[in-house]
Amino acid sequence: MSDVFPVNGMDSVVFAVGNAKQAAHYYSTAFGMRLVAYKGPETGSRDEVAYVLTSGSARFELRGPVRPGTPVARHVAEHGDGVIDLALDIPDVEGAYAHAVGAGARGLVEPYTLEDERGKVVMAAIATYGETRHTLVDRSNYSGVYLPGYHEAGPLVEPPAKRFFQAVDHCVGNVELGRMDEWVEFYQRVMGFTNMAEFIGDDIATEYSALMSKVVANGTRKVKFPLNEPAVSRKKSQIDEYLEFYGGPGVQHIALATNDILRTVAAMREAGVEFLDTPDSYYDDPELRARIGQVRAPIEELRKQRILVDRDEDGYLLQIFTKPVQDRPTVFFEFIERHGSLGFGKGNFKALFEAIEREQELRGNL
Ligand code: TYF
Ligand code: FE
Repeated sequence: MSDVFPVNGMDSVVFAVGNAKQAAHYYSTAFGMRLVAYKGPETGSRDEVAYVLTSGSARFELRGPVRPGTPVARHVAEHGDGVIDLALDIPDVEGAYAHAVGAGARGLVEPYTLEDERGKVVMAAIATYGETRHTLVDRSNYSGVYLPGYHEAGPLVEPPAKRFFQAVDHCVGNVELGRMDEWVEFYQRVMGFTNMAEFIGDDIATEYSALMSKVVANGTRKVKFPLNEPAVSRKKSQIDEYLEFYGGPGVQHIALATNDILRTVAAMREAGVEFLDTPDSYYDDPELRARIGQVRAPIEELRKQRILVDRDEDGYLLQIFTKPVQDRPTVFFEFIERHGSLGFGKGNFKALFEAIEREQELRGNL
């Protein structure tokens, strides 16, 4: 089958934040990321600053407003800190954009080329859920640090000897009640993505999750986009809480792939990052212990760091979730260490959603 929308992987996750200078510090000291590029008034960007940080192949761009009335200022005023762009690394931007718009995507930026002495970058952008967009980027003919207009910048602090994570594993969107299937269909039609097996349907939703979820991925499964919608249940859904406080649909969590979750979580706790708690009963459960079998670390080590374990037919995974990382109860992160499993931790949904609900309750939003 021919790929109608070839994708190499994620290019970057772009955040709009109220204070990019301080956010760059947080992602450097608490997430161990390296500052590599900057633009701002000193470099000719009069309205906006941007800090670009990396950890392995994962790249975050943090954009902040320098003055009122700019697009970033308006976005932050409306939504708080959040993700504005899940940028994709695309080999043929013009072809991909033409296919997307032909398939009904809303074009935001027609293909254009940016050039400097380091080469050229082709970009375009289409809209997805809420005010989120996908910029399509081909930087294969560019040797600069990020994009024309950005200056190389040194790390803010010396990054950790061993990086905390090396890639973006998946990016999750929250959409309105009853809209999940439309967005699944959008990614199928516009990007040729296909459904992955793991999903949360009515059965689990009404029992304990208060949400429904389906996962779409590109052909190579390098790009994975779970999509959530609230489920009608006894309690107020965590997705409703997000939609209320974000002011509409948007990115809920970014999962970051690590190959040493124990060390990553220990170091991040040390730096003040808050993770969701998992009760001792999770680790004492004989059913869980039987189901997960042997994993690479003693269960007592996992218990100490409150890391969750799930196993399926392909292998197992270790995962943990941060609490929301800004004032609003909106965006959070996941850390995931995969050993064969291609799933999303289905076996942990109950424990995870109970942990999220405890936080919701503390916020008075349950
Ligand atoms: O990405 C996933 O599907 C898992 C599980 O609100 C999950 O990380 C799903 C929904 C949610 C939080 C986590
Ligand atoms: Fe996830």
